[in-house]
Amino acid sequence: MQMTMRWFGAKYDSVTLEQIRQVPGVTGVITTLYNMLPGVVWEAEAILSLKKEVEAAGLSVAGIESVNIHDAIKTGGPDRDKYIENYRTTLERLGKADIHLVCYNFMPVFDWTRTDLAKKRDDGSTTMAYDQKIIDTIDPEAMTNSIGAQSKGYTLAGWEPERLAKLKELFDMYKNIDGEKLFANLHYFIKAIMPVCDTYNINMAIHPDDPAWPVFGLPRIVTDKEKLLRLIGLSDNERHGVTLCTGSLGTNPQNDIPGIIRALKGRIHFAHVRNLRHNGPGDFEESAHLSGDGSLNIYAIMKALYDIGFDGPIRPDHGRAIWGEKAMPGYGLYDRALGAAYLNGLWEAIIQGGQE
Ligand code: DNO
Repeated sequence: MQMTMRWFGAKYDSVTLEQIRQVPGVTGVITTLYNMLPGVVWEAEAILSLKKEVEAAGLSVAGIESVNIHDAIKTGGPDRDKYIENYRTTLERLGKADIHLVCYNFMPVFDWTRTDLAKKRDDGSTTMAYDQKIIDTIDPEAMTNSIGAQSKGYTLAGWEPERLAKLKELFDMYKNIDGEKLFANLHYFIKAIMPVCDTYNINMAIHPDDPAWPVFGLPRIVTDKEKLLRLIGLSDNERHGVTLCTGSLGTNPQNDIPGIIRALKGRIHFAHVRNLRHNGPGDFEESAHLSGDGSLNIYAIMKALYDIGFDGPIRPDHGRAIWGEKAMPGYGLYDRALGAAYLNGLWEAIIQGGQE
């Protein structure tokens, strides 16, 4: 596996490439052209200059997270073919720039959802948290406003203000879209992009839904083992794969993540490994990566990845805000660097333990 960290670009991230370069064992970044709205074609020059900047800092571009999908594709709207063509062009340009991993999601309207971006923990750190009881008392607009107010001026991944300004229109677009229709639209999309992925050797890694259940009545189709297997079954092409995100799948305590990893052997192209703590039904907070701090067994997760021969990029995921750092919620340097060091330590122990 290749240890990486997510980097949003010099204009948007409080963390620098130079800092990332000094995290032991981190050799690449997972990045994106952060200002691109879903649906637009990425300029080849912009891709190349991003890559040059990362490489000049001694790191590689291990993949793109995300090339977001336009809502017309997710809803199967009349202009979906136009947006799929745009997506194909972007993939082609990424492939030509020697970038071979793309993470995306198929969540309606909202990408990941939280109710609190700075919940105070006993150790004085703050972290992102979700409580379904709060969601049940507010409407989507109130949640969007609350997230915006807590974002400390950062644009959060997948929370493009321009897009979410039209919340009502977005919800209207999904009015008749249930899980089956969303799934069929994903199928249509996968069929259309696989030939480009083959030509340019691009692995597509769909990200699970976060949290792993419907929010505001919007359907969720990437939430558990059964759905993941059905989804993988959409194409025999191994380039059609998943991002194994433990924090997203782990929101549902019924999900046996090591079991999911083993079932997805060969189709996990990218891994987000982090921990969370369940506080009650539908109520969780993001903990430190350490197994003992949360509800997930991170050793068992890393061991399962090792056992299936996972060799793609992996990254620590959301971190707590610690040591007074001012950063985008979930994406400071300090706690994610601790996470990377911990995951590297587990990996080393698994390899060396296996040789004894
Ligand atoms: C949040 C992230 C998501 C993820 C997308 C992938 O921090 O995990 O925004 O990048 O869902 O497309």
